[in-house]
Amino acid sequence: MKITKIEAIPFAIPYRKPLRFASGEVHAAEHVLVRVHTDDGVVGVAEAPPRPFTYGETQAGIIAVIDQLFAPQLTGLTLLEREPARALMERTVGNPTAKAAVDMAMWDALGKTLDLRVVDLLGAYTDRMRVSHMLGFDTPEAMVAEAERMREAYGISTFKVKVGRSPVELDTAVVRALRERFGDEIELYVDGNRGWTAAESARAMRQMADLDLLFAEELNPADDVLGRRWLVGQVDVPFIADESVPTAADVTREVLGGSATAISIKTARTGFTASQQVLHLAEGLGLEVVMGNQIDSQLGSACTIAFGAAHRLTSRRAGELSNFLDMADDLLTEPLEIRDGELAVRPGAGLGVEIDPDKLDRYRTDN
Ligand code: MUC
Ligand code: MG
Repeated sequence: MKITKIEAIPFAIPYRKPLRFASGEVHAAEHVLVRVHTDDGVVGVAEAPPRPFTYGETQAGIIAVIDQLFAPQLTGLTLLEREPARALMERTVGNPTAKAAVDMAMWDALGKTLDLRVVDLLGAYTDRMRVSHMLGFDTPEAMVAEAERMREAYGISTFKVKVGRSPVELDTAVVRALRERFGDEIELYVDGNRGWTAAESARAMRQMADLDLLFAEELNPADDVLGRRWLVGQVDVPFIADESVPTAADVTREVLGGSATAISIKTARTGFTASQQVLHLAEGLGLEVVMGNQIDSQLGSACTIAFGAAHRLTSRRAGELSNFLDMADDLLTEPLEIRDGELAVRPGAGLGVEIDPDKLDRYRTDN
């Protein structure tokens, strides 16, 4: 069970269509595959998605921090020593997705070593989750057409609409068009990625007051401290903190400060070990939780479903598990399949996924 090597491999897979939102846009999955090898010949895998507009990480930076700091620090630990591993990685500030990928690859390797699924090691609450699909910026017609396609092809009936454009009517018209097209057959919520001011957010929420939203997420920057508190105090749906709460300490600060009333858990930034910390904190505080998506490939989505399905609170709401549908290809031997609006946990040990060596050869960018 001893870690003998940790690899960080860059790869790039194009998107069929880019995802656009208030803080940035993604045209290709230029991620880092992390492989943790042990002296039993087991290899655990996970991915780190660089999101410079969210966490400041880049693909080259993720590789450097793993190669130069985390791999030397963690080599020689056993797979059970996840707390020592976390303590060692926390000597380095920031770098959330690099830390998370190392942590999750250790859990995958542990599951493979013990012949147990990660979902069972974490909590085994259920084996599937309803899927929420993210709709990126476009015209109302195009976004309604995409929602129709997602409903027909995959049975998805929960949609997170990206908002945060100015004037706010560009976005509120989309949400209205979706509600008018689908009525109460769908669940809807909005995510501003900090694009609006507090006043724009309040105006937009007033315009959408009759549209039965589930949540509002990061409509304005949490750093506009008083503006955010003012806004959260008047919004009548749970207000989700996402990129403003990359750590448990941030969750505590934002929630106790009145800047959020719900949180998004992303395994891409807190792995499994720190996501459990965040989840238990949220449960103790009585917060709603949504499993978010860091624009993950199938490997990252396999991590999200393993964690989300493992716990009662994380599986209650639809999880954001479908961004990989927009990718032109993927690294896994067996694709994840969304059916009847649900994604099931894979049956095999660990995360239940295997990397296809031919695909990795084709998409890795370091050879
Ligand atoms: C999301 O929920 O915000 C877009 C930016 C980011 O940090 O994550 C994605 C999705
Ligand atoms: Mg978000």
